[in-house]
Amino acid sequence: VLSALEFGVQGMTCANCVGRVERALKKMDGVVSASVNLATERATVQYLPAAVGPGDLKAAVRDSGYSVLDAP
Ligand code: 9UX
Repeated sequence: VLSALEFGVQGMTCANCVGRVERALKKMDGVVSASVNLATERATVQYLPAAVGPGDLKAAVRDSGYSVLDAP
């Protein structure tokens, strides 16, 4: 079973920032794919809900140094 989550990420100003956020997500157990769009400031993640949850995903982004929007 695969779940998808999309959320806002703020504080990214260049392509390297995008790479940092994507790497932080992709290295997590249970994450199947992660893509971040700098222009829209959105992250889209596909993950296995048995292994990881939305709170874990958002915490990883925060730990990488960026802000997460809790509203959609
Ligand atoms: Mo680009 Mo982002 O030099 O923290 S990596 S601004």
